[in-house]
Amino acid sequence: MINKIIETINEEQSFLITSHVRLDGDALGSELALFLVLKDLGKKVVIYNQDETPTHYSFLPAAQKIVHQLGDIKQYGVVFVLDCSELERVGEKAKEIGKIKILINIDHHISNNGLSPLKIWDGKASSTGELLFRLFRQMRCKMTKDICTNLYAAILTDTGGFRYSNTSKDTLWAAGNLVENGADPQWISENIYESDSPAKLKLLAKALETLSLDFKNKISSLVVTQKALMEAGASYEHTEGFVEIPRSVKGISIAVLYTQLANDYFKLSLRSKGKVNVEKIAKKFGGGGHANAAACRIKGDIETIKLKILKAVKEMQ
Ligand SMILES: [Mn+2]
Repeated sequence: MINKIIETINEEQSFLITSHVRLDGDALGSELALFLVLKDLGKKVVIYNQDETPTHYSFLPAAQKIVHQLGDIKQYGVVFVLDCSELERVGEKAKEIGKIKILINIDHHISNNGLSPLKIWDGKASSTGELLFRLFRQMRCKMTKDICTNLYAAILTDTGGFRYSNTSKDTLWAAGNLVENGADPQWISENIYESDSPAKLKLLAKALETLSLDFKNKISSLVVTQKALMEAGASYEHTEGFVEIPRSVKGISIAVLYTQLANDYFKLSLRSKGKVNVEKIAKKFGGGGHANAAACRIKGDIETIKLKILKAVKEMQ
């Protein structure tokens, strides 16, 4: 499969790269690394994302090249759909993008049901960035500092700073290799994790007041309401990483961040420690993700939703 993909890269001339809405470090770092590799090969390449690049990722090399207007899809021979388990995740243009002649999916979500027959998929890989690292090595690409910086950022963010259970020997080996070729861990971490706005911290202060522990202190959660967002002058993008706070409570198995999207509508970010599989919970409510990190959306008021989650956790015991 990987050889067929390399063949396609060699034969085709015009590529589109895209990823999911609500961009994260893995989506962006992967897109930009692939963009730079294809550019080095002399190809015509465009990165299209529905959403704007979050400010703390704008330092990534080539990030300013990303466009948010799709344009005429007839110009593309191939589309790479990165870090997506379903085509719909790319947003409103999913159908149109699906019409491009050759679709290559590179992904590591366990919920992937076969978005495209042409794929690199490994549910055990830490990140799409790690999968691209493998691809680039097989292609014998020249690993420039900019390519390494993007791939390192992708792997760093999807492993929660090399702390999640998806951090394997291969992950760390890849990261080491990227550092050897120019990625600067301190500079990358500072840009991603130590560049918060006061609005984000004000929102965090409000969210912290909602910290609650349920199910014999095994589930900890935070709630971000629309009221809190408004009062802090913050936006949804500022909630990134908040789920790490309930996750850091000693002895818990599951952490949940409830973000209010509309009056009776919440987004749930789920994290687990150890062997607890939160992907199973997310799936119950139409979501997906990984064993230790998953997400879903549920309609209803917060109390009812919390009870639903409690029930789902009890059923898993
Ligand atoms: Mn990912």
